[in-house]
Amino acid sequence: MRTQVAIIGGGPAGLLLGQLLHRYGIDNVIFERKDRDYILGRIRAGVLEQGTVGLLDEVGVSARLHQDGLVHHGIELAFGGARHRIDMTKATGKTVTVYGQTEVTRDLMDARLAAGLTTVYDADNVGLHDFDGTQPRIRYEKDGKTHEVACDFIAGCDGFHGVSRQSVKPEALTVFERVYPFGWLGLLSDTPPVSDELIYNNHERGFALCSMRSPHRSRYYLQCALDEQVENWSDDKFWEELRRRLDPEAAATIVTGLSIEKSIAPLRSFVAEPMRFGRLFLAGDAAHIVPPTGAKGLNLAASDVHYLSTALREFYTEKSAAGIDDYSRRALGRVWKAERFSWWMTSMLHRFPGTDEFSSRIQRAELAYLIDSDAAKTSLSENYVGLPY
Ligand code: FAS
Ligand code: PHB
Repeated sequence: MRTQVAIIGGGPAGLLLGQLLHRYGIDNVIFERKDRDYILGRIRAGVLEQGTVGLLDEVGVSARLHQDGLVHHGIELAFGGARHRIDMTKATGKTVTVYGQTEVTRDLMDARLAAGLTTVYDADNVGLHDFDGTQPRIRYEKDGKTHEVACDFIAGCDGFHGVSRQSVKPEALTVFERVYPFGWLGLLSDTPPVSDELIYNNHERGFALCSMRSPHRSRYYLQCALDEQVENWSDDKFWEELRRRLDPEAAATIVTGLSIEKSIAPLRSFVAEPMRFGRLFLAGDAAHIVPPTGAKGLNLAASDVHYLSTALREFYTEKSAAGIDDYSRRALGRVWKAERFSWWMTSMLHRFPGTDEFSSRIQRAELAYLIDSDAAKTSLSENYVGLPY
């Protein structure tokens, strides 16, 4: 087999890159180690920046998003028993759209299929070869056979645990990491959301987030200890703890019910530099991870593949390598700003084990300043709705 761009990983980064390249007339094949249902079974992000919506519009994969997505103009911060709304649209003129990553992925998968583009699912032992030269290749196993694919470029869109970043010589890579001393226990339920907008709660028992997927499906998160096991959390225990961390109004009105999914995700900040190695480009979680507090993970994957697809279009149509040579610098510029925002939101809203009284007073002052200052609210808003590409 031969293709112009071999994409490793069929998550949102790989799928959106594939659609953008197809739109630019660039042939691409996705090699994914799992199958479609497994990928759709993962419950992850929920908030899309306006830029991400724009890219889905560009590739013609936003009809269901505009039909079912919830356009939000603000978020609420809750602390000290009160809720404080931040009107992000008033501050920035922009909005965010609540539309689950699962649905984005489903829409992209369906569009890829309809366009007759090739995705090799259940591709085992994908290996990346000769990407330091001009004729990279990948190898993979399927149905007991080993297959080889010649290509011009490899896009490593295979997430944090993927093979792409691990295929780079360690000396060629610099990583920056912060692992947080807690995780998020998430619950999905077919219950009406407790509020029309997201509520980020700072509470002495720990952080809690009230989100949603539709007017009938809610998504809640509780900060939990790193060694927590999801088996230890019955639905009743989850709802009882969530109520204890909410403001009185939310605690009194929340509608609880059966969980349809429960999982624990660790929180980390991670960046691998650079994001380009000869003919191999990293994009999305393969290159960086943010704590989900800022709702940036999926959206960074989108901006990465925007930069990468436009660079590859320039290479093929204008025979210019300027874009691909500048990809890493350009992508990392936006990545680090999102890393900063996600770290700041996480530091401001979570209870850090062993924190001293001074640090908790600083956290309270951060929150108090934020709700009293239009400049601070504007700063949060412009980062949350998404900085320019
Ligand atoms: P993904 O990890 O989504 O996709 C990578 C794909 O590559 C997967 O399908 C995988 O099967 C495949 N792959 C891996 N290794 C391979 C190999 N060797 N060969 C072939 N294929 C391979 N972000 C938010 O904004 N908000 C959230 O609430 C949020 N919650 C999250 C919860 C969890 C548990 C995790 C892990 C992430 C969460 N994120 C959240 C971040 C998440 O949404 C990512 O940013 C997003 O999935 C990034 O998409 P991709 O870069 O495509 O990576
Ligand atoms: C979600 O709905 O899953 C979600 C929303 C906002 C976040 C994180 C997760 O910051």
